[in-house]
Amino acid sequence: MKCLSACLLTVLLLAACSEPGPALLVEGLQVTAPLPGRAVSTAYMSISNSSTAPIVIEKFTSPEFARVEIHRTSLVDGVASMSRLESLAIPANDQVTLASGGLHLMLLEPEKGLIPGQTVTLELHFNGGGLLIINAPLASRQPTTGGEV
Ligand SMILES: [Cu+2]
Repeated sequence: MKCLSACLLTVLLLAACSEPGPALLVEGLQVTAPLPGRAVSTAYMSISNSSTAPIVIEKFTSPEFARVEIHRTSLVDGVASMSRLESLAIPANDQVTLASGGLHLMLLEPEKGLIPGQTVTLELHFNGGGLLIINAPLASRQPTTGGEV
């Protein structure tokens, strides 16, 4: 009986792995360095889903940051405010863009000594135990352009 369930598990794992090609694609990842005196970075990118089912990114993590949050900036009566999302859904055969003034990631509590030019890794954990790992060099940010996230 023990063997049967072990074999069944193997078959299920193989089935999960035999999906044709990677359905999630991240393009234009841009991670900006924290403003002087602030321990917060922002990340922008566009994420596309080439499969026929929606993909839910349950969380983002980064080895270089203690926490990564999904935020949405919206204008309410002319005032920008940020709300935090628990997950990020990418509709089937569609694309979601994280950009200034809209959806974005906030990367909090960077490791000590993180400097512009250094490679930052971002891990996307999506439904069904999927993991996509991407990276980009940390871009420097001018304090004068840093207000908008
Ligand atoms: Cu934010």
